[in-house]
Amino acid sequence: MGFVNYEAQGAVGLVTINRPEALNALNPQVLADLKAVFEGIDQNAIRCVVVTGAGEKSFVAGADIGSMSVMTKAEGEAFGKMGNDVFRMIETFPIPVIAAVNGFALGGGNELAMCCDFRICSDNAMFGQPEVGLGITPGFGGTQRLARLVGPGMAKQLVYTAANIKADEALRIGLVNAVYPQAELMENAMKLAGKIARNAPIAVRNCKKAINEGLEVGMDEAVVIEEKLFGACFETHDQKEGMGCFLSKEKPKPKAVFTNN
Ligand code: CO8
Repeated sequence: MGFVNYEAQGAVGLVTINRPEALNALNPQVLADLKAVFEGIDQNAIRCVVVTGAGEKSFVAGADIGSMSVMTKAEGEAFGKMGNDVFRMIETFPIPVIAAVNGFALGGGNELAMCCDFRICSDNAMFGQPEVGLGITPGFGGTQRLARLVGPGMAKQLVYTAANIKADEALRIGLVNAVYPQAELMENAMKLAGKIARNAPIAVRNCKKAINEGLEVGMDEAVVIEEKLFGACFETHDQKEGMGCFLSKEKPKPKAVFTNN
């Protein structure tokens, strides 16, 4: 649909930001399309999502500078909220989302990658938060998620200098989990997503929720979140099947439907 394509490949959903003429820059319409695509994903059938950008050159080269150049204060704040709302929806999406960063991930592009569960990239990828060079702050979560991912010192250096970093440096600081030759990125992203999709889906969802929600609170509260989500796995088809098959030495078949767990 519009600026964002969606395709289901078995239990993996592939979301492609498709505005290559502007290096997939995010204007309000792209954000609206991205939201609509995520809202439309069949969460009973899909167990992992991969997000990437169309073309050879760019994941997302940021928020659309043309659109932003004429915004008032109120419009700027509303645009920031729109991006934050969509990215928070992706971050809290019940099933895992992998960013397959296939080129520039600048400003809003790096922020989109950072709201995903984790990032892998191609060897031509480039990351950065160039906002202060444009007279604004990162506004789609960059001042928050970058510090949480790579630590405040490195995040502040990247944000204050507006310097771009290459794939190998992104790997070194822990912004991405792996770097692949450009031609092999998507194959590896789909393989990784397929591996996640083959695991017990309720357990995978509960792991995502436990890690995300646990990181937002102190350890005493965090372990209680874990206990509840651990307990919630018992008596599910997946737990019975997974443990039963271990004991009988068969291969488990995780269930696809979530209405009756
Ligand atoms: N916005 C709009 N158009 C863009 C953007 C962008 N972010 N990036 C690239 N484009 C367009 C170019 O204008 C160009 O269009 P045209 O062909 O019509 O001139 C086309 O894409 C191709 O780009 P280039 O010719 O520049 O390609 P190069 O290979 O020479 O350069 C770069 C690639 C280095 C990525 C370069 O395009 C660039 O520096 N782009 C801008 C990167 C940037 O600064 N991104 C951050 C934007 S700010 C942001 O994301 C803030 C997020 C939070 C917002 C909160 C709102 C309140």
